[in-house]
Amino acid sequence: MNNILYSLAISSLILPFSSCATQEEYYTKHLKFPEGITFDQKIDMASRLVPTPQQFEWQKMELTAFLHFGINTFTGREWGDGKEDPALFNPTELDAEQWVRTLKDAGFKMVIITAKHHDGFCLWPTKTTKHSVESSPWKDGKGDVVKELRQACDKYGMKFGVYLSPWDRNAECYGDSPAYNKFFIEQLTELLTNYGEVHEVWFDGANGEGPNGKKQVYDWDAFYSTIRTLQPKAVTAIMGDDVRWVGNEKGIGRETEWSATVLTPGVYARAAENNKALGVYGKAEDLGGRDILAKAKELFWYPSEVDVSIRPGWFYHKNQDSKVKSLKHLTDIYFQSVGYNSVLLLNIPPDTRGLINEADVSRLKDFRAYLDEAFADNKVIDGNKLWKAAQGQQKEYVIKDNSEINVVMLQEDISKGQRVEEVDVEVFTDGAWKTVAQGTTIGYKRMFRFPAVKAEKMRVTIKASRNIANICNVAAYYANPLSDDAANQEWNNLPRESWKVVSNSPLVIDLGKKVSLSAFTYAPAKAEAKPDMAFKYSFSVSSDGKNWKTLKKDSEFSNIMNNPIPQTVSIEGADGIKFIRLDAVSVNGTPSVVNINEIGVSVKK
Ligand code: FUL
Repeated sequence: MNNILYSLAISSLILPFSSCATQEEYYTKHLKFPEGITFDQKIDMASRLVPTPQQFEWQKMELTAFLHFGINTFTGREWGDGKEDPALFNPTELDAEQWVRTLKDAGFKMVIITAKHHDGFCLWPTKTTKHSVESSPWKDGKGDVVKELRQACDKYGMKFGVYLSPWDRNAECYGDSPAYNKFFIEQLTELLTNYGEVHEVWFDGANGEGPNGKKQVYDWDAFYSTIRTLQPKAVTAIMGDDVRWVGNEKGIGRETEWSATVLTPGVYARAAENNKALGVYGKAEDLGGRDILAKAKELFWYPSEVDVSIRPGWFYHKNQDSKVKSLKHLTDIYFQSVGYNSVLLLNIPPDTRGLINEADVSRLKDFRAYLDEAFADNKVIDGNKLWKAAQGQQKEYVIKDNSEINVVMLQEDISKGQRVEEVDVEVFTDGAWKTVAQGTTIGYKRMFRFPAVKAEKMRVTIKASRNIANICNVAAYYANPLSDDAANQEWNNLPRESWKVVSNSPLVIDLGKKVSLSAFTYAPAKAEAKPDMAFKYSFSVSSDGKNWKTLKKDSEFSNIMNNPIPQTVSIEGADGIKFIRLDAVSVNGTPSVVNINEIGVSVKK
C-alpha cells in the first residue's frame, strides 16, 4: 500500500527545467509526503525537490541591494509614526542613476526600493493616498522616485524590486481589514502595473502596534494572486513563499542551510499549525535536517535571503557616516551569506541629498575590488566538470602550481535538488593529506575559509548525501586576510564604575557626578533580541533624584526586536544632571528588563 502511494506520488512529477535533464523526475517548489512512506522514500523525494525557474534565477544573482529611502531619511528615525508632514521630503540632488551605477559597479544584480515603509509615505504618486511624494516640495510634487529608479535600472541593465510595507501607520483604514486590504491591493496594483518588470516583491513582517494597537488581518491570498497575475516572474520575499528571511538582520546565515525546508511559509493559512507541530520557526537552526524531516508532512523550496544594512540603521542618518561597516565586516557578511547558500540583500540607504553617500560609495568600491582580486584566479583545474557523487565518494583535483589557498568554493546543481548533507575537504601538502574544511550542506554555493596552505592537490569527500549529489563546481582561491579597521563602536564615555542603580523598574541610575549629556544609548546585551527588552520608553533626567524632567516621552526603540544593535538617542536639556531614568515596556507591553551595562551616555566634553 505504502509503495503504491509512493509510486502514485512519483507518477505525478514533472521533468526538470534544466537543459541537462536526466531520467530523474522532480517536484517543483513543494511536495507533500504520502502517508505511511518509509524514511528512505522520504529522503529520496526530498532530494528531488527543486526551485522554480524564478527562484533559481534569483539565487544566481547572489548580490542584491536594498535602498531604504523615504520620510525617515529626513526625520532621523527608523520607524516613522505616519504623522510626518510630507513637506519634509525634499532631496536636493536626487539621482537614481548614481544609485544604480554605484551598485552595478559593486556587482549587485538587483535593487529593491522601499516604495512604502511603515510610515505609509509613498515614493510614487499614488491614487490611494495624499501621503506621498505628490504632497512634497520635491519637484513641486511632480516627482516619482520609483519611476526614476525604474528608468535608471533599464539604462544600466539592473533588476528591480519593490518593498511595500503591509504595516501602515498613516492609512486611516489600517485595522479595518477589508478596507485596508483593498487599499493595499490598489497600491500593489499600481506598482506592479506602471513600472515595468518587477523581479522581487518584498513584504516585511514587522508590526509594532503592541497589545492595544490596531489589528489588521491581511488577505495574503489576494495579495499573492495580484502578484502572480501582474508579475508572474517576480519572487515574493519574507511574507512571501519564494524567498525566506534568514532570521536576523546582522548579515549572518546558517552554516547548515537547507533551501529544501520543512518550514511552511508564514503566509499560508496552515503555517502556524504545521510549524507548531514540528516546533520550527523562521529563526530555528535546523530547518531541513534528517531529524526534522522524519516528522515533516511536506517540504518547500524556500531558500534564505540575508538582509543587512551597510550602516547600523536601515535609513540614512548623518551621525552614522563614520559607522559604515568595515571592509572586513562586509567581507565576513559576504562569506556568511553568499558563502552559506543564501542571497545577500545589502542595504545602502541614500542620504538627504538623494545620493548614495561618499562614505558608502567608497566602501562599496573597496568591497568590489577585494572580491575581484580574491576570485580572479581559481587554482583548481577542471573543477567545473559535473561530478555525480554517490554517498562516500571522493574526488581529487589538481591545484595549479602548488599554490597557496585559503578559500574553497563548492556548488551543487540545484536544478536537480539540494542533496549534500556532509562534506570534507582535504589538501595534499608537505607529502600528506590535511583536512581544511568539514561541512554539512552545500546547496547553490558553500564557501569555506581556513588558514592559508600550499597545496598540490585537493580531495573532496561527499560523506553523506540524499541520493546522488550533483557537484557542478569545485574551486579554490587565495583571499587576502583582512584585519578589522572597524570604526569606533564606543557609545558610552562615562565610566560605569562610579554609577549606581537606584532602582531596576523603572531603571534609575545615579551617574555619580553632575554631567551634561548630549545623548543616551540602549544597547541590548550581545546584540541579541529578548522578549523582555525595552521597546516603548520615556527617558527622564534629574539633578537630585527627586525632581525629574522628561526629555523623551512615549518614544520607541524602533525595529529593536529585529535589529538589536545600539540605539543612540540625541537629547537636549540634560545639563547639570546626575540621575537618569528609563521607563520602558517590552513589545508585549510588560515592564522591560534593562541592565545597567546596556545603557550608555554621551557626556558633552
Ligand atoms: C524590517 C523593518 O521593520 C525595518 O525597518 C527594515 O525595513 C527591515 C528590512 O525590515 O521588518
